[in-house]
Amino acid sequence: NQYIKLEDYKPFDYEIPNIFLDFIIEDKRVIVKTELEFIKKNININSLILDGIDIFVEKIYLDESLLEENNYSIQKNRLLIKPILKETFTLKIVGTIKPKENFSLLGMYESNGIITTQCEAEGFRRISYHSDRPDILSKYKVRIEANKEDFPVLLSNGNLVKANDLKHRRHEVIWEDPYPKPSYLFALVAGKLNCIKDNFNTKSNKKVEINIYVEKGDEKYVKHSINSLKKSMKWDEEKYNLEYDLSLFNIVAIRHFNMGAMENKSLNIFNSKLILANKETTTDEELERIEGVIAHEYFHNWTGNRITCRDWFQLSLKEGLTVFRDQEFTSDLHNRSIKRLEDAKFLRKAQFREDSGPTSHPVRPEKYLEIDNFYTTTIYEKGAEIIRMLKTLVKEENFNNGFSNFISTYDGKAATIDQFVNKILENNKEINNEKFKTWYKQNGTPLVKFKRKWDKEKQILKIQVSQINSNKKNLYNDLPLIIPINIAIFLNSYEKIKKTLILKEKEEEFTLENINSKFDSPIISYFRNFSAPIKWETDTTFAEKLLILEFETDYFTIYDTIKGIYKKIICKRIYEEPDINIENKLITTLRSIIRNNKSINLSLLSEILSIPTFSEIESEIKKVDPLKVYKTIDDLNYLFGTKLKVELLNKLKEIDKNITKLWPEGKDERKLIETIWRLLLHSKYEGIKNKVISYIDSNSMTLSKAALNVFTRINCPERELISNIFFNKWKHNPVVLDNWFFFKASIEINNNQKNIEALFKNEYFDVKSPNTLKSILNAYVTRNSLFHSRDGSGYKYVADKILEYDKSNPIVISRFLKIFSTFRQYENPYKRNIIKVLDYIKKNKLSPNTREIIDAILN
Ligand code: BAL
Ligand code: ZN
Repeated sequence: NQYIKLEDYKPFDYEIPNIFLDFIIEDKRVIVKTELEFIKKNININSLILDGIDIFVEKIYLDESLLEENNYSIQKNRLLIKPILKETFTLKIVGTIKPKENFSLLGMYESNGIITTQCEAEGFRRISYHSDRPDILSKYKVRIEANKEDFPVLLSNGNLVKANDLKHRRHEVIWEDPYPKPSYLFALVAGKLNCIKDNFNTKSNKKVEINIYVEKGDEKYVKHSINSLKKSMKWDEEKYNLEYDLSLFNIVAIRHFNMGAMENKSLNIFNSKLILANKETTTDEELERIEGVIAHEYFHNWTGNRITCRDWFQLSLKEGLTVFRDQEFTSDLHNRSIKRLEDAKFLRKAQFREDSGPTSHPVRPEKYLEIDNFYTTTIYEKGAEIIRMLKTLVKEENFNNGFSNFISTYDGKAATIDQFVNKILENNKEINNEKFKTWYKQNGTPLVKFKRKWDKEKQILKIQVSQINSNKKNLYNDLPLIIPINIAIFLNSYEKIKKTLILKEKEEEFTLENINSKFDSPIISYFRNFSAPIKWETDTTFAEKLLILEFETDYFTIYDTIKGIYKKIICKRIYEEPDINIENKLITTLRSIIRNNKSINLSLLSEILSIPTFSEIESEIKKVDPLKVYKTIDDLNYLFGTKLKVELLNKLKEIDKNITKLWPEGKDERKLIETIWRLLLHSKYEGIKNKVISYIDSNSMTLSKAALNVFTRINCPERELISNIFFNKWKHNPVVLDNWFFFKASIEINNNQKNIEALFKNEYFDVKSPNTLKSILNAYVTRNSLFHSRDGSGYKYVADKILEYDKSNPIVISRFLKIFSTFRQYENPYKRNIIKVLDYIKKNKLSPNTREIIDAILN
């Protein structure tokens, strides 16, 4: 396989200003007639190459003339046409595709009788021959014809310009999208769907019709999504002056969908789990996520659709920027400090893990084999962090001006990351554009080290700072990054000085004068609000950390400080002896925080009291013995639950009155309740069991799911009881039932693989649903320590599942395979066993996606 390289980018030889697509949906196939209008840009070229996969070509016409077969050839998913001596011409291709036989969930496929599409990144070539690259922007006109009974709803992008009944109980529609778009934003949906209507008045008083299409019976679950969409439309107007540009916005919920959702122009297609929601079926966390994803897809209308990416190396231009925008949206709607903490937590758990392993890559990669493998937390979340740093560096007003300037300059065009950064930094003299862009070129997580030098008499504090990126595979990694460092210097328990240091070199010393600190040495907290996506080391002592826990007001710093202490405690227990002194001091501090800090945010308190989970701590540990890590975490939950029992029970009483409030109210209390239940259950306090069990059937999914979750590692007869109650209540709701599959795959019981296998055989397991597959596999590998059985049987079992499902869904499987990417940190026999199964996987026939990942992991 050949790498696609950024340095090889060349504009396409032609423009395709207009496309007409005609779809005739039949029982077993869809006839696709494509008319592409070409304008030659490179006059030295007399041939044309288009991409296409699994399309049966019947006829090709150049202008109106049928092309003889000796004028074209189809080889290796490419159509080559020669010679074309005209400067403008139309190519008409008549082909057929078979959506019912397409299990890849790419291109055009069927889900529960509904025909749908997924074209990003390169799915359009499975529908029609096309150059299928994001820098070809065309206006699309689409005719769809189908049997009216099976396909009463026929949708595509843009405006509906015609709807007609035809003979033989068939009908046709014509859609026209006035905005030029790349092929990856094309969409079509046909099927039996029910529509829930609403509308939104834009700031210029245009009425936008909102339609949400769902399968019959799901209508009652869309109110939250409609509200979320309306909030997003309003927010983008208020925050960035961006108004929706059509009079119609359609969303369709599809059960079988690989991604969360897709931003096709005016026809967003969603995984139904991210549309169907209400408080009885959806947790608080999921409600907020749904709101955020709906916003994300809507925001793409400007950042992604109106201004798209020149090539797939620029993927973060739309994804990093749109994640940044959806993070800001959620921050404005809810609690900014908590949102920041959660985003930082996710980045450190998922992106740091990826960036420390063999599939680590820069936010703007230099090469790829399969672009589908680059829809990663690096492109998305680290990309968003880089944009956040830009905002910190230039300040909000300049950032917003630069953003607006970017939008107006590149509207209707395919742009690059360079162009975006240049616009934001256009009027800035302090930050060197090219130097800042190193962030996009490096991979790996940089490490910043701090050392304090304190002259108490002169009240001068010097902070020595150095940065290093120890990942050596990338030449750019030796270059210094521009890193904004938000700090606070504590003068005493209530006074602090806040500053942003801007580190530009490998080593720098910052001098701060008139530091009137009452402490022996000023206590400093670094990277407040997680001001850069990096790791850091400091000379802060344990005693100072406890003071930071008490005096800090920045949620992220409090979270980071406590997690650092937990990590230290866990490592001590694993590799040496428990450090009783540190553990006791922490327990005393926690006791005082629970008792005395009545005004503390309860989500923050929940974070403070949560012992890290295996997947949170795994990538932070140098030599992983997974069974020991699981056991240590269980022991600590027991210890902290036992020692804090009185305070936890009091807190439970205190918050009880608020837990039935409707989201977003009551969500902090419900989050804390789960943490308290977990600690008390782990402490073997029997008195809490019945209380927890009573919530399994509650009308709040947050509390029901919390009840399931906290029993995961508690081996007792009641665990089976609550599992059965939950299953029987929800077995007819696939979105909710995935929680049960997740729970069942998490619990550890003898004969484990037999139990996991029973889930795949369960009558409610839908083999085409990536959601259920992901629920089972993810739960097993991240929550169930038996996956790590010392005989390697858990790894072998998962390897066989990887091979089985790679045949039908390479996108899901290649992403999932990364679970094995940290094996170098593992101790034997785990490491040896993982290598064995990776070799085993490698020897089999694999999809190109999975092949690329396994090669990277084993490299
Ligand atoms: N573009 C793929 C789905 C998303 O990131 O919105
Ligand atoms: Zn996106």
